Amino acid sequence: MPRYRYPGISESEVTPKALFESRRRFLRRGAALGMAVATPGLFWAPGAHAWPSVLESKLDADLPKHELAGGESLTSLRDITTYNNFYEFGTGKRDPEIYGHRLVTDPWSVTIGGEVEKAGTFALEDVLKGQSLEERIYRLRCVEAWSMVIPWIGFPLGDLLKRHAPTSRAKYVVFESLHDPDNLRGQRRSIIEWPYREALRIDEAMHPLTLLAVGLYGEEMPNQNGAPIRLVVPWKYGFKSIKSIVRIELVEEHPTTSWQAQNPEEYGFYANVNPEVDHPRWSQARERRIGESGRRETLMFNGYAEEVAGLYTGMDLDRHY
Ligand SMILES: Nc1nc2c(c(=O)[nH]1)N[C@H]1C(S)=C(S)[C@@H](COP(=O)(O)O)O[C@H]1N2
Ligand SMILES: [Mo]
Repeated sequence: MPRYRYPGISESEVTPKALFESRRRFLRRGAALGMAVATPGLFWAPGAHAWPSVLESKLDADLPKHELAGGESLTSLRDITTYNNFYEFGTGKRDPEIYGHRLVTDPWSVTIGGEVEKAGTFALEDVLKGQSLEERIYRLRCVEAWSMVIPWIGFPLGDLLKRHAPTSRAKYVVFESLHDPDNLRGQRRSIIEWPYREALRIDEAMHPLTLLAVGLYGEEMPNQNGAPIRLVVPWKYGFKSIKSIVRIELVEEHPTTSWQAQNPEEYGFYANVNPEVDHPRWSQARERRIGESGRRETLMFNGYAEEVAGLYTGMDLDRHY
């Protein structure tokens, strides 16, 4: 019997979205009412796993939907879940799908520390409990010059940070991904410095477009996309959108990030999508939309200039790449 929680990849592709969603709810209710009781231990049982059940109940609600990709077509669930960068599983685009089942997401906790009044380690269910989820359709532009349009589910990072009361010394927010070489085979090689580390300036972190995502296409986050909780910063190159976060630290000093440490000439701290600033080895003027043929023009700040350009007033974007 299949697990009910994840959609079959083909299902959403052949089924219209509305039908797909109501079918998902039907399956979930069926599972909650019958299957779990019929075969205890084999399937999800209420209360057995704290954060998945908190998330399930939130996903059942009609989430507010925000289309923020200029009406561009969604990338298929298949492409979103089979063409990934998640070097913890290897550098191949299919590695995250093939090896992602080794990511242990339950139980999960997030440590929030540094320059905050309410520091601590919090079970993911407690991180989720106070948050209202919404769907946000965003473009995702990888520094490698490909892109997708993804219907994320999440909540603004700023809402979480405010709950932990940043002090006046909090100038940057640093994020770390899970470090678990036994299960994350890519971490047995030194591709980058592990754990994967990213950071934002505090005003970027508090910007309403900056999302903590816990799902996509109406379902909880697939492992290969950064389960159970990952960052999405739609105006920056994809590598800023760190996956599978276990630690959030607010700091005063300018932090270094994994990609900057690995190659500061090629990867800057800001990594704002900018068609006018080329990567040393390729142009950033155009991009390949996964699932489509041909190339399209890359938009300044990935199309979010109106919302975010003000964060960088007076900065030389050639220098602060
Ligand atoms: N921990 C971690 N986060 C990561 C990465 C990674 O290798 N490890 N890759 C980044 C890159 S380069 C991109 S383009 C996006 C891809 O997200 P997606 O696979 O969900 O499309 O995740 C980013 N977050
Ligand atoms: Mo990327």
